[in-house]
Amino acid sequence: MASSPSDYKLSFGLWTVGWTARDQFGEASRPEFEPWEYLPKLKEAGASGVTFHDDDVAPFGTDEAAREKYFTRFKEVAEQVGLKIEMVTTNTFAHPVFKDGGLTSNDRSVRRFGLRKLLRNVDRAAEFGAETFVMWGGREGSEYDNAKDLNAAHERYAEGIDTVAAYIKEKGYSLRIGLEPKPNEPRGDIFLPTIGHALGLIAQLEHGDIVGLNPETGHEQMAGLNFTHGIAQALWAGKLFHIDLNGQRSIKYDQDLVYGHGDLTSAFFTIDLLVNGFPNGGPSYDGWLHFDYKPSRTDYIDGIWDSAKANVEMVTLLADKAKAYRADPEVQAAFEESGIFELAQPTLAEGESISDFLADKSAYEDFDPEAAAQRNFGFVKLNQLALKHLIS
Ligand code: 3MF
Ligand code: MG
Ligand code: MG
Ligand code: MG
Repeated sequence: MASSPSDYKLSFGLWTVGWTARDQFGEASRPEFEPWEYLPKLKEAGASGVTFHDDDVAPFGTDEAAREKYFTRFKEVAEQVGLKIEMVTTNTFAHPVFKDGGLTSNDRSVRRFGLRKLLRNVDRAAEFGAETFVMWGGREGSEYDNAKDLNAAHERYAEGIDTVAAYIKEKGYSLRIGLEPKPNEPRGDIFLPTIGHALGLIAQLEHGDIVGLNPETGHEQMAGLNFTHGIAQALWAGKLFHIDLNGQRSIKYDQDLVYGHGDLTSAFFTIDLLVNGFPNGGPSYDGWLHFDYKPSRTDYIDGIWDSAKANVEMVTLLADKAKAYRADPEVQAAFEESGIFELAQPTLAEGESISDFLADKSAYEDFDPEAAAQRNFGFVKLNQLALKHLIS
């Protein structure tokens, strides 16, 4: 039976449908609405959650009284409509004060200001019942390698993230931080360019236990990387806290297309992993499927909602295909033939010591590499089965 949007935890960033399509080369091509005006239509499109940057709801510089009114109204409407505010994130990239970064600016006063903006938004996230606090360091980086002491920059980045994590713990909030890697844009090079770089930094944090990842499909693909492999490693490490789904067609500017409108085969395998888990079991994802896309600049208001619905439809269609693929006995037989289940067997036998292993002649002295090299893994056949499920 076809699945419906309510079978999944689907959410959208307010800045996605709210993007007026102003870009590097042109003015906005769509009007802007009040933040809460997007909510009923997001619900209608199939979302059950919504997320925002602080400045998406109350513009930067809004005075305190007006700011509270914006947030109160937004929360009220989200509740009325039935959208959970599942994640909150902070804009430390738009205002020119952050042109050299929020946590890694060479200017210490800017770093102190950026950190205060983050901490006050942690309070907001907790107050609104969010589960995840995403940190995308869009301006943390450089255009020139001599613009930073790169050691100090990583020290300051870690210090900033650890301070946010320590504050969450001190306050007893149940929030977890999701770092969002991106290789470039808007900076020439952004720190924490990939999932792997972010995992490496998290391992060195003092409060890394509540710090994980919010990987974005397009960001990894902008670096020519395999998104499904990336999130798989994050899952294996217990660090896939949240996810940004969208579409990207190869290594170029950040396109933020509708999910599946980029590399469709990759999107299928991503959804297969997120919905079905690994073939041999292991850690699985039960978090939100969050869309971070942009309605194309060539679409007007109707296009905002057509594209929002397209994201939801792509996930439900791909999830149904992925479930049918896994349930297909031919696919399971091909898994078997390809050694997919065999890979779950530890290479050493249970209790086998290294000296036992060295004494096992069948592993080396009597092993026939020429014969083993004749194994047909059947990966092409297996992939063809997946593609048949995808396009049928
Ligand atoms: C930029 C992004 C960001 C982040 C957001 C945090 C504006 O390419 O992906 O969207 O996702 O700042 O969630
Ligand atoms: Mg992005
Ligand atoms: Mg993107
Ligand atoms: Mg994103």
